[in-house]
Amino acid sequence: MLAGGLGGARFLHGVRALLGIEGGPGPTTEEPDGITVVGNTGDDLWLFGLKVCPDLDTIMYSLGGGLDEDRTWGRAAETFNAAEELRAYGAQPDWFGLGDRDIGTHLMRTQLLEAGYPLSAVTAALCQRWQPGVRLLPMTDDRVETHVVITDDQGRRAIHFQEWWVRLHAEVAAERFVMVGAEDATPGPGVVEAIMTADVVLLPPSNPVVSIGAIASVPGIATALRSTEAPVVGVSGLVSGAPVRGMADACLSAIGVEPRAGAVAVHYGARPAGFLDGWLVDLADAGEVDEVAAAGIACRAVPTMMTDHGAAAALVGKALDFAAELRSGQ
Ligand code: FO1
Repeated sequence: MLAGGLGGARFLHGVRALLGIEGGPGPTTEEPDGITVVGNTGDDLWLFGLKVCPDLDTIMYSLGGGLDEDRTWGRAAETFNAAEELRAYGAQPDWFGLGDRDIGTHLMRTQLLEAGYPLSAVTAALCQRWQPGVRLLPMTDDRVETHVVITDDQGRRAIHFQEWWVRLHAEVAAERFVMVGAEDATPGPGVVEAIMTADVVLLPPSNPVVSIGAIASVPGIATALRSTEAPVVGVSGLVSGAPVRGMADACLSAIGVEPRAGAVAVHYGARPAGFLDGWLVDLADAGEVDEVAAAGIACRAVPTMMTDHGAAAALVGKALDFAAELRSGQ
């Protein structure tokens, strides 16, 4: 799977539930149950000297049982004393909430990075504690950060994705997304191999632009997606013209794609020119199946709302059945 944050995490709970390993520590990260997640690092930022990896942490915490499921980011049972101290000093930025427990993760990550370990090794080390039951691979060990071009009273400028997402709530129109550093980045260790040797590649309902799009911006990853012998099946994160969570609509409009399930599939494209062999849309969007099929992508309408692990497991099961049919049909 290529995954961003919350949508990917919820879908992964479905994978684990389907495999009957939900809830337990599950297999160790060395020998996971064959589940490899290529995680988005475009959301990453350096803050007060700490390296923060929001999408990797959301997957790691959620599958490890440490995510604050209500806040949907950061750690459960969190406190914000350090953040309050920073605010008392007038430290900037003050709009990105760093929790005390979460800071422990960033201190550990930063210490290991500064000791010379690549992000992939650091992520594996952090996952030793959390035992997410999947192999979590950063899309790259190189620095890639999504920045957003906006125009406001300070003129046209690029700001970090997190400032646009958290401080501005994506309310200022994004003119363009720039994955800074992507052109010089190489796929992380194991990433291309995982895609090329997979039985199936799943694109969960993550943000098509700043999550799946950021991962695909790393040279070599899109090529692997297009050429793997595994069937590639994606799931729409938009239902009835709106994102189920998050602000993918604000991202899609920046690249001229309508916030519709069918439009996202057409944007991803049919393999080998594009990424998809199959696309699942919600029952509410059954009327868009023909548009997707006309783009050369097999399409099915199924229940896609992951209201609990059981619903997520059912959705994953549908995606895997669909992939099996596509593989046998190929
Ligand atoms: N999202 C917010 O809306 N407000 C925050 O203050 C915030 C802090 C934060 C800290 C650590 C972390 O891993 C994630 C955090 N997020 C916050 C969520 C983050 O913006 C998203 O997880 C992704 O980057 C977008 O999918």
